[in-house]
Amino acid sequence: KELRIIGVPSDLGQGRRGVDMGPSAIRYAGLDTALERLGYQVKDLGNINVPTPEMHEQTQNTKLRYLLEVKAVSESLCGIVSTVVSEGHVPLVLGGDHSIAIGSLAGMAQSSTNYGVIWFDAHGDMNTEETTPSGNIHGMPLAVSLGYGHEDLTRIGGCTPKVKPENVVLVGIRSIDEDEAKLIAKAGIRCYTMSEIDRRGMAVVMEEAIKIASNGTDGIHLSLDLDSLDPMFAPGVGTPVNGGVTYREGHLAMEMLSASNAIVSVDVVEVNPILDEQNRTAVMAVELIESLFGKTVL
Ligand code: DIR
Ligand code: MN
Ligand code: MN
Ligand code: MN
Repeated sequence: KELRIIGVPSDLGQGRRGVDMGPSAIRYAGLDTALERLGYQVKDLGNINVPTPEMHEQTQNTKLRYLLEVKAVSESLCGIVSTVVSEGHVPLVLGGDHSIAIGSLAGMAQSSTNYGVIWFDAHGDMNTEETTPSGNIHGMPLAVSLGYGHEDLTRIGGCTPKVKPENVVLVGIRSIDEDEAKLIAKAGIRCYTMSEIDRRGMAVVMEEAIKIASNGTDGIHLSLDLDSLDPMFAPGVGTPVNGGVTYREGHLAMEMLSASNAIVSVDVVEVNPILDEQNRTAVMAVELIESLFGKTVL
């Protein structure tokens, strides 16, 4: 399989500027040569065109900020991801804020609505316009992909839902909004909180998560929000939450995903070089991707 890097320089889905520079920061950290060293054929397709907040009147909908712009970006990403997958390659989508996952899962759904999802995040990303405290669409992409939320978002790519709840897992969770919790329960997705990871260990949790996401599916989509990691290892994110996944737990999870041989597509999101310390968070992202794609010590 060959890898295709797609940059989505969007910061429309969240409140703090800078995450639009995520794709550059991750490339600067040496992503393509790292993957080539592992023996992959890598092609970087460049960045998709994303409006900046200054270009557009802020959409009036304060419960769905930049709805029309996020919709347009999601539609173009959907098209590119779907082409990459139809050519038999693995899309590696660099955010940008997590709203971009709406487009990548819509793109995946053009070939199959039977992919499992592992959503690595401090947050649930299961808000809708009814439950959101911020109006930021980066808090909604998993809900949207499961068919909950505004039609302009759930209908992107033509079909809804994009994925089945029985094959979706959240990992690393430690910040959920009150009404968001109700939708997580209602949707019936498995949610591995940090406290469960503490008690049972990352290895056991990932073994279960991989089983759920690969059970009868056509492969696993990994949506990796860098704020899943503890801010000690990934300070350059817009919404850091203490008590996250450690360096070794992160690598263990990626190594287990690599061993599963089930990964079909990946998002790497929320890297914000403006808030970072010397690009550490992008370097962390590249190191995690290396483990995900088979890097081992021996
Ligand atoms: C919060 C933050 N739950 C919201 N979400 C974040 O605005 O909906 N997701 N940061 O990654
Ligand atoms: Mn190269
Ligand atoms: Mn997220
Ligand atoms: Mn998050």
